Amino acid sequence: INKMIPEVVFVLGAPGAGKGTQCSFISKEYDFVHLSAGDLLREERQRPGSEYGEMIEQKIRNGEIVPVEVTCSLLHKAMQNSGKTRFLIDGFPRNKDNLDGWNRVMSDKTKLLFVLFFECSRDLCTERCLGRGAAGSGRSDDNLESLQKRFNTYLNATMPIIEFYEQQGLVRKINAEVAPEEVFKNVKKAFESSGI
Ligand code: UP5
Ligand code: MG
Repeated sequence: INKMIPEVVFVLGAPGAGKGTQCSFISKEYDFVHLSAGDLLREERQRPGSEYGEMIEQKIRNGEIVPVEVTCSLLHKAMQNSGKTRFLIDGFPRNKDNLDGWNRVMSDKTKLLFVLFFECSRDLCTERCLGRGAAGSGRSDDNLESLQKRFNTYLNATMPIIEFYEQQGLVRKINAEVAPEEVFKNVKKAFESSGI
């Protein structure tokens, strides 16, 4: 009986804002499982026999968003397989299709605690992603052409989702333009002020 309903924190912000970096800090300090939607999609793209591999690669390279059925089912499976009940969902939901799909399938199975929003300028984000590409990330979207597309998608499709949650008082906005350890100090404050 009384099985705890899974709790989620959505982690959003521009490409390269530092979502993954901060999620890895958070999961070390708090009992949250880090699930990056992008990482799950990149894994599915590599999985032998996946029917979605080519579609995912094309979307990622073009900075477009994969249909929610694919992403949501990867997230749902990862949540179930973890055996845990608290999750950082990194890089999702990114557009209206994602939001609606999550609400259809997952919103009554989970409790959304809040949305962490990492704020960082386009120039700084671009510099970080290009730096990561030059250092050998192997990511097919760490190039200027893909980054321009990723940013357009972020501005046109993801910002409205952040604004939607903002109107519900769920957004915890964090300055992501300082060193990772400084960013994390403010992340901790956001968790603590939410009683975690
Ligand atoms: N770095 C990090 N923090 C720093 C700091 N404070 N100061 C200086 N440097 C810092 O960091 C990026 C780089 O910056 C790293 O080199 C890091 O060391 C440095 P990272 O923590 O990786 O930032 P993050 O925000 O996670 O950047 P990422 O590139 O992963 O963001 P995206 O949102 O673009 O990537 P994601 O993997 O989420 O999505 C990729 C694509 O997958 C999308 O474009 C889309 O095509 C697809 N996708 C979907 O279709 N649906 C989804 O739901 C999710 C993804
Ligand atoms: Mg990431």
